[in-house]
Amino acid sequence: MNDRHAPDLAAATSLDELYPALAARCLTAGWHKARPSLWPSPRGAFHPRHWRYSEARLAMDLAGEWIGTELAERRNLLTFNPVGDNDYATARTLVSAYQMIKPDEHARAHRHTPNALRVVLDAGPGLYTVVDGARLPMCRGDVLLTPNWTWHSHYNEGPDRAYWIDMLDVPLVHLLEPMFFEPHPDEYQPTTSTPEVSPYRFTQAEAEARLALLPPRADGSRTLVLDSQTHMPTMELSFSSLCAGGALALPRSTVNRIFAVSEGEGRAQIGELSFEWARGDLFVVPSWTACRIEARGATLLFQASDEPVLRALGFHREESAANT
Ligand code: GTQ
Ligand code: FE2
Repeated sequence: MNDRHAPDLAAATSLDELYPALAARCLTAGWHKARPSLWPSPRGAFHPRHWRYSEARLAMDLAGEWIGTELAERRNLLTFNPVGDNDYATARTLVSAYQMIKPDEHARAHRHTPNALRVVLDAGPGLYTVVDGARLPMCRGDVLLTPNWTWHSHYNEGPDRAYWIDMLDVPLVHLLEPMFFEPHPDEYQPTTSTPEVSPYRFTQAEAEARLALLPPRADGSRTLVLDSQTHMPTMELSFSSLCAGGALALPRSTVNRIFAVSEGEGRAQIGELSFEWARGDLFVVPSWTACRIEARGATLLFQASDEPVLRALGFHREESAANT
């Protein structure tokens, strides 16, 4: 063996002397690594967590006095999960944020590979978004899609401040690395159509009408999966309705979920965390965490999950109810 280029390696007389020579070459012994690479079941790195709309709204109203949309790409408040040094992702693959825009403001046009959607919390007339030239109204309860690489900009031409929730698959894009982002060259994108209906807009009224036609689960809840996956294949979007005193219980699964409360109030238990929730609140149900959401009044929950990703890759698993 030619050891002229590796005298330190060749000189090792024991494993303890070998390890530093390996480390200098970015080699590590699989039998001697600092952390395990395999474990029996998902470890729950991300935590269950709940964020209150009332607090986010107060903070955005204050920030609105000091930060304008000409300074911020978006006036948003990210709901980060306090795991390690993470200050961005809400769940492993998803991020959510609150966003506010004042009267006569606009959020300039850009596009990016991450898929995004909005859930409108409070809006007066004159709030709209433009997606690839199509002008779409943003009304309370609406869900609006801005898929991968579509130009999007938001406008408030009404008298009221507007508040909504953003959900994006940016953390998944961070993991896989296909990130591209581009500001629009002209700041405003031209409006080329004002469609009556759009595959990118789902209204609360239509969701409620369709939910009412579905059979309830044993716990009384109903779930409507939105027809969004041809546009945004990384996420499943759904609305669930709960009656007063009803509940939605989900077993442990490998799916990561973010819930936004469209209507109602109640309490929830997600893993070890239990809390009271109200309209506009956000909460995250991370991988391999069971949850039970109880409604005090009639409730509508919006959910975004990464279930299509787990299913497509063969990683979808769910605990049967008998094991929970
Ligand atoms: O409205 O385009 O909260 O691009 C984060 C990234 C909102 C948006 C966010 C975004 C947007
Ligand atoms: Fe965006």
